[in-house]
Parts: sequence; C-alpha cells; structure tokens
Amino acid sequence: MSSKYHLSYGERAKQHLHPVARRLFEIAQEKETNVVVSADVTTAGELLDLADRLGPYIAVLKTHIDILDNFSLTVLEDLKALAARHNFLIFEDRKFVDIGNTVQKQYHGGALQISSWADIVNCTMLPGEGIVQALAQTAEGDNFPYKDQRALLILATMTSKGSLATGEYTKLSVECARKYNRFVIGFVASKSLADVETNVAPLENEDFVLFTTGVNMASKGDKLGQQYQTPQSAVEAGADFIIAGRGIYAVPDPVASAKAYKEEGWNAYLRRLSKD
Ligand code: 6AU
Repeated sequence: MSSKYHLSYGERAKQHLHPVARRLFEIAQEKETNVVVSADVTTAGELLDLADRLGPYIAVLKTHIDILDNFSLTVLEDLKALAARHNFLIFEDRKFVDIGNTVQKQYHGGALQISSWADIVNCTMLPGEGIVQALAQTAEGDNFPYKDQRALLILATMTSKGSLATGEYTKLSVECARKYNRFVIGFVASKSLADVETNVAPLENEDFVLFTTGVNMASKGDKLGQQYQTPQSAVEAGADFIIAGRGIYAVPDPVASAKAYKEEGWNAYLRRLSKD
C-alpha cells in the first residue's frame, strides 16, 4: 500500500481528496503536532478538563464515550466547543464490529449519537466487507447531515498480545480502504501497511493516513497484554499520527507529558521528511 508519507502534512493537506483528511493534515501542520490523545477517563469532568488543557498540543482527541460514568449528550456539546476552540478533531474509538444493519444504527442515531459529534470513527474487519459498505452507505446517504465531514479508520492490526488481526484480516482492511475511499481515510495499525499484498490494486495517488496506537515513552506494556513502542519508533515505522493514552493522561503532569510526546513525534516526522 503506497502512502505519501515522504510529503509534509501541509503538502498532503493540499493534495488529499477527503475533506476530513485535509483538515487533519492542516491541523497537524499548523499546530506542529501529530499527537492523538486517548482520553480514556471515566468522568465527563475529567474528559473536558483534559480536552481543555491538552487541546493546544494535540491534533485529535480520541474518546471511548461509553466508559463515562456520567455520560450525557451535553458533554458532547462541551467537547465540540473545546474542539473548535483548540482546533482538534474528535475520534470516537467505537470499533464497530457487527453486521451492516446494526452498525448503521449504532453509528447514526441511538443513545450516543456518534455521527453527530465524532469527526472520525473506526471499525474492525471481523464481519467482512459489509461493515465498511454499511457505514459508508450511511455517511454518503442523501439524508446524512454531516456529509463530507465524517471519516472512517479501519483497525488493520492490534497492539494486544496474541491478536488475530493479522494476515488475511489485514489484507481485507487494505482492500476495503481502497474500495470505500470516499469514507475511509486510513488505518489504525502498528506499522506501515506498504508491504501488504492485496487483490485490489492501489488507487491512483492514494494517501491513507496511518494512526499508530500502543505508544508510550516510559513503558513497554501493561499487565493486560498491551504492547508499547515509543513515539519515535512509531513514526519511523510509518505512523502519521501517534495515539497515546496512559502515557499522557495517567501521569502527574499531563500537559508536560503531552508536550514531550508532541516534541518527540514531531521531531521523528521532521527526520523522516529530511530522509526521503
Ligand atoms: O496508551 P494506552 O494503552 O493507555 O491506550 C491505548 C488506546 C486505548 C485502546 O482502546 C486503543 O488505544 N487501541 C486501539 C485503537 C485506537 O483502536 C487499537 C489497538 O490495537 N490497541 C489500542 O490500545 O484507548
């Protein structure tokens, strides 16, 4: 799978066909950050506090909105206001994983109203092509109010020990990204997918965005199978954006930590640019 990772974020912003990818790259270029904070806190107050304090240093804030003890739709209004104030995108890490008919209802409408506030969502390929087809159908439908303002990432590999998201699974991820590229802007994966062989030819000028999670500057993993790499190794392995959770929010000074991830991630990106 080819990528434009040798170009700057600014250049990719100009060339990309998808408006959400363009915004993402513009934000990265303007704020000089490729950090996505995974704000896996369990109260609305903590989530909004993190969004406000870390907002200036991040390109994207990633949520697991269903882990909030005191969820309400007003939290999302506040979150959207903070996203506008600090210029970051919101990525709901919902990992849709069901038949098409179900995921359409989980994405658009329902208790969480995900399509109304999440610029980006992700899905797994476990159910097969139909999941991407269904989500794309919703997002491209004539009645969808956020047309061209929403995008999908495919979870192409996983960071947890013993993950089965490999081989054929990863191959189908790349194939579906190509087939549904009006909605899919990229992947969550631990390294570049450039060497994945597929039955769907690369698109002309394709530029899928690679988000790498399992990023931590101080730890190699946790006791539940999570496996980490550093911001630098993630970017060297092909990441365009680095997702870090506990390494940023679960330390005494999350702002200092966000700045450190920003610096390491950005410097690794600059080194990559100067090499290519
Ligand atoms: O930095 P951490 O370990 O505190 O948090 C990592 C975050 C969590 C996971 O749900 C998520 O990244 N994640 C994902 C995503 C983003 O889809 C995929 C994966 O393979 N591993 C992983 O940790 O919110």
